[in-house]
Amino acid sequence: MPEVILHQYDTSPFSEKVRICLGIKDLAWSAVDQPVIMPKPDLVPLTGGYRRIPVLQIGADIYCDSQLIVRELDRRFPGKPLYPTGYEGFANAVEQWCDKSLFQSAVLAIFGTIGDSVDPTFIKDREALSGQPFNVAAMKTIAPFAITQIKAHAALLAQQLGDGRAFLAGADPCLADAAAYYNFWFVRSFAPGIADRFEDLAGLDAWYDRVTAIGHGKRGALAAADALEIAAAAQPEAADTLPADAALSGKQVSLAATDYGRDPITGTFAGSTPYSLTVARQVPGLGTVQVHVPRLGYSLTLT
Ligand SMILES: N[C@@H](CCC(=O)N[C@@H](CS)C(=O)NCC(=O)O)C(=O)O
Repeated sequence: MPEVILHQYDTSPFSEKVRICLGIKDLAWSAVDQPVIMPKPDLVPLTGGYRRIPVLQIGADIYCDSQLIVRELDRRFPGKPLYPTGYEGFANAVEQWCDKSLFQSAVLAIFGTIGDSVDPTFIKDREALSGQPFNVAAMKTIAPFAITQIKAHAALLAQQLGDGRAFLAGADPCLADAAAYYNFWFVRSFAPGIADRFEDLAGLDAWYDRVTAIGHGKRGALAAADALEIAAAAQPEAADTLPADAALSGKQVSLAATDYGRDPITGTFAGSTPYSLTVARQVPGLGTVQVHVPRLGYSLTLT
């Protein structure tokens, strides 16, 4: 079984979502710690331009975006499903909700609270990532409102837990729990005290503690150079292409996130599923690497 490698850093909230999913499945995996800001000289050769974190590597297959990473983990390791039968839509909907709306509130609440003490180099990097000014004064103004929004999201989650269930979809944890949880973890880790506990929301704090207790599976560590060597020694998996995409096969295309961190990944179109798009890239020193992105939130252009 090829090694599960997660390119990540410990303070990354989207990595925490994946780490909890690895915990739910109790998988063995290796963390490659990547820099928090650019440059990322040991990541970009694998992704072909994508700089965001986390990135999953299995051999010479590279999966960008936590949304696709958790789907791929579930495909390869179907035990303890992240999308339980009959709850697939629920898991996807909670993930979309928590990755966008709840995450936005968390970012504003955190940086509106601690913005004055954030390293200017980090601020400059995130301005380049988003293409927007990192306006600490505006975030400070909005932070009290953002904290009310976090509490409003928490109330919706508490409603779901209202019948006393252990996790959002019932007795067992799934993607929904990981996706909701990492936002509260993010707020607690970076801005302790602003929204740590929700005593007035029955069940929520106990749920948080239960998700914390899941842990991260069997985590090991790997040097970035070793991850590159693993890619060089491996062949990408054979990828299918949906009939609707057959005309793209072999064409030069660019894949890019459409929200932020839009650095294009250019390669030869090499596969697709209802959820993902794949390019093959020839990388000096690594040979052929396949890079996969989610369909949702990513564009494909012919180059
Ligand atoms: N939709 C992406 C968002 C990823 C994201 O925004 N990651 C943050 C870290 S948690 C990031 O890449 N920040 C810039 C960086 O690390 O260079 C996902 O789900 O993976």
